[in-house]
Amino acid sequence: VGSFFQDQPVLKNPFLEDALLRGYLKRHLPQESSSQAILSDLNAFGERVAKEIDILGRECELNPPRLVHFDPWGRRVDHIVTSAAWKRLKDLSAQEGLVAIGYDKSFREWSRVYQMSKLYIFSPSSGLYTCPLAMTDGAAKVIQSVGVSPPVEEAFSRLTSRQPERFWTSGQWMTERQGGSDVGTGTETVAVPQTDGSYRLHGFKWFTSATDADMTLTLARVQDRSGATTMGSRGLSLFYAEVSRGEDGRLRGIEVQRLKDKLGTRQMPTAELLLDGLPAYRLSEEGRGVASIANMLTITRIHNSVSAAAAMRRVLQLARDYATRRTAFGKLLKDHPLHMQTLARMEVETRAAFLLVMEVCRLLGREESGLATQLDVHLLRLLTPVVKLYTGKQAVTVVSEGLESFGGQGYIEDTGLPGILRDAQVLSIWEGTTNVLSLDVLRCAARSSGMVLHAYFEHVKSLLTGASGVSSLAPAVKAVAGALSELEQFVQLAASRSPSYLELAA
Ligand code: MFK
Ligand code: FAD
Repeated sequence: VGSFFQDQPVLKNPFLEDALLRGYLKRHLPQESSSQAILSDLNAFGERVAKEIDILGRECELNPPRLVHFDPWGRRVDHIVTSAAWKRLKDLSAQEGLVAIGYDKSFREWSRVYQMSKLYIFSPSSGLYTCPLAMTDGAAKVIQSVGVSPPVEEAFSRLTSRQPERFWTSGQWMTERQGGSDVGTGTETVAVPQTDGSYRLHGFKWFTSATDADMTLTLARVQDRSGATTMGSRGLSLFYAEVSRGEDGRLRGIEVQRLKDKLGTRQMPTAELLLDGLPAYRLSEEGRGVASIANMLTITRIHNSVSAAAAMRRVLQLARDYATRRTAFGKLLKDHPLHMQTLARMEVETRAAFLLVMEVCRLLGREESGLATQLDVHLLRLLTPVVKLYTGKQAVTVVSEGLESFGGQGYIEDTGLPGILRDAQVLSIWEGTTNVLSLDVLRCAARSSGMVLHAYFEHVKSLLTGASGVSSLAPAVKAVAGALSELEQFVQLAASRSPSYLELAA
């Protein structure tokens, strides 16, 4: 069988390995003791990711969830059985504050940058536990925006808890068979009012991820006394429901139809759910469901972008390590200029993605701590769909290139590498497909009376002003600034006419 065995790529502390992340934090975080605490926590967590968490994530892939419909005596139980590693990742996520940090006021405007840096280190090793965490964070944000008061006060404190025994995760049940992008038309679920002010939901949710969650936010149409509902987006309201079991052991008001058989994200359950009288509370005004769940979309789309940048970074870290271990044509891969050019191109893509993601996290932190200017707020609205759609696509390309850099081994299942590509493929689909998000960009630009576009052009100009300090760049900067002003006038004119003009201009 020969005597040669290739050394495998080794995962090292992803915080210490990532000079860009460390450089970014040192440049942006204020010079104070809380920043030192952030850096030491990220360092310690990076160590934990490499030594303990990565194995748990792998375990989730190897032991995917399964659905047990009936107990041995024929009773319907709808039990989603998850691996011990998946459960451990829930506890660990609470302990590490992976949601809580985002709501921890002691880090002021930097809470989000800190939280997302931690998730960025965690994501590729997390066994997709980042998915329930994203939705949990989104649910906490929605509750905060509608008011942390009963019946959701307790839920908010659990979603943002660091105590494993108290920590809850949330689902986000939006998609139905008729429409995931167009929930306004596609939602058939109805909410039947009860005498105590609560509701019972009846309908069918076609995709529900991390379905072992403790609660969910979902959309439904309120029935009036005659049983009629309002169609379209304006007929949707936002509901809060707990996932619980009755004394008979059955889920209250829910039947799990089946688990999806998916290309990737196999570590976590994604189910089809029949809602058959699920007890729920309305959180939004009637008809304001989509607008109210939008805060959740903002948060989950940012999480998605963090995971996309993290997948690119992970495959690159492993590819770089491998290039120091694998020899071809008499020298290590790292000494082949063409191979290094390929890795360098991946590096450029990854850096660009990381910096855009972090800029959005920084803006989110400023908005939540009341420091954002009007321009910051508009920029955050614009960049959230942009960063999600851009990094989602980029992750597939970069990770695919990354697999090739291991040669045939990149295609071999038990190296763990193919799973990174499978999981990257979903990033452009869920939480809004690329084209749906492109339309969201155009809609928010068209509806803001030019303000969103103005914020974008001002931001680019301020970046250019920074660059104009480099004297050799000054003439180029001047020319680009002039062209930008002309472009802004053109795009603003298009936006003032109609979104379809804007589409043309884009
Ligand atoms: C690893 C990390 C992973 C993350 C976890 C992933 C788990 C998987 C979870 C899912 O996939 S959950 C399902 C996600 N589904 C989507 O993302 C739906 C995609 N479709 C859209 O986003 C559509 O654009 C949308 C459903 C929002 C269109 O609905 P409408 O009703 O036609 O929207 P419209 O009329 O433009 O907006 C209605 C209101 O919402 C408006 O407010 P006003 O009434 O006050 O004017 C909009 O401004 C507001 N709105 C819509 N999108 C918004 C928004 N506000 C802020 N941000 C947005 N993005
Ligand atoms: P469609 O809306 O039918 O889209 C089909 C195609 O048409 C896409 O290419 C889309 O870009 C395009 N399209 C649609 N509208 C337009 C338009 N106006 N202009 C141009 N092109 C358009 N959903 C949840 O609610 N909760 C979950 O937990 C959840 N988990 C998921 C987990 C996985 C693994 C996957 C794959 C999906 C999950 N989803 C979940 C569903 C996901 O959010 C939807 O699949 C997604 O939003 C797309 O909706 P759709 O499947 O109905 O596609």
